[in-house]
Amino acid sequence: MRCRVCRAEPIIELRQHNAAFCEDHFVKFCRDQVQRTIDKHDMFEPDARLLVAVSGGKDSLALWDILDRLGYATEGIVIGLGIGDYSDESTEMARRFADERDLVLHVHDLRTEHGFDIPTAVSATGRVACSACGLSKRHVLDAAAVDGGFDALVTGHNLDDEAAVLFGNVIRWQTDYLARQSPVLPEGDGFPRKVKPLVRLGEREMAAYCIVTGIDYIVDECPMAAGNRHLEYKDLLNRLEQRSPGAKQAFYAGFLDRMAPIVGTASVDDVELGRCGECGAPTPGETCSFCRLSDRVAAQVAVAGPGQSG
Ligand code: Q46
Ligand code: ZN
Ligand code: ZN
Repeated sequence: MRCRVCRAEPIIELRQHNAAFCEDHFVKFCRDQVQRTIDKHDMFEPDARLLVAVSGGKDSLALWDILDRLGYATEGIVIGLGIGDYSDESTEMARRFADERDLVLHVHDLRTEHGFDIPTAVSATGRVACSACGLSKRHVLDAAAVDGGFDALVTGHNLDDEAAVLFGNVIRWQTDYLARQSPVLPEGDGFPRKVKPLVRLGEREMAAYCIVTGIDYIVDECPMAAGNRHLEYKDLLNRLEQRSPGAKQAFYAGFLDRMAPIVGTASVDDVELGRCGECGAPTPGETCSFCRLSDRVAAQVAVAGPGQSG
């Protein structure tokens, strides 16, 4: 196969698109896919101020690069989760990326700002790491986007992530989650607008994009990811994709097309939201789940005494 556009020697073959691309046309293909996703889902206006959530991994850095090159006004945010060398390296990768391009990066360190990190939360509360981590990240990112007056919070969820989440939601028929699994969630009720412009591109394409454009990213997986069900679903879908190229894209795109009338309709939950008495975040109760987590960690640490809970 030759490059679909210029017939030159290709650097990548995309079986799901029955196409191959040379370096230049592959980079253009990725940027076009992102722009098409933004347009198709009315994600944001050309002059929007965007806050990009970065982890130092390939997806979020590639996305930040693409949005910057497409001419959008972006700032990045990275969260110091305190997961040993992994978190240090993630933050460092994000910093280097931003410095090299003269972009603004906000660094939010959980321990400094809230007095705990993910390993401490896990040992103090017995919660599954990804659940405590996901909750903390959502809280910090939502607040940063709202407080900073950004038009949208942008995350690097790719096709593989979304197909795996969809698969998990479907096999358990979590209809509430299905109704919210949209590449765009509107702002409201104290939440920022949230968008996922990478949903047409997979992990393999994002890794290739980083290599071709010289983006240095953290390759190691998070050491606390063990037991994360989505990794199993990704594996299953990859095996399916191997045998039927395009199956993943058809699964996810078919969901969006057929479920369009209901997807994205449930902005949060259909419940009245008040404000958290501790931090002011939107919550159906008196205290938001992040502050409850933080309070539980503080109580455990106090009982265990200094130095005993990580
Ligand atoms: S950082 Fe956090 Fe992820 Fe690590 S603990 Fe799980 S959610 S896997 S994207
Ligand atoms: Zn070409
Ligand atoms: Zn709170």
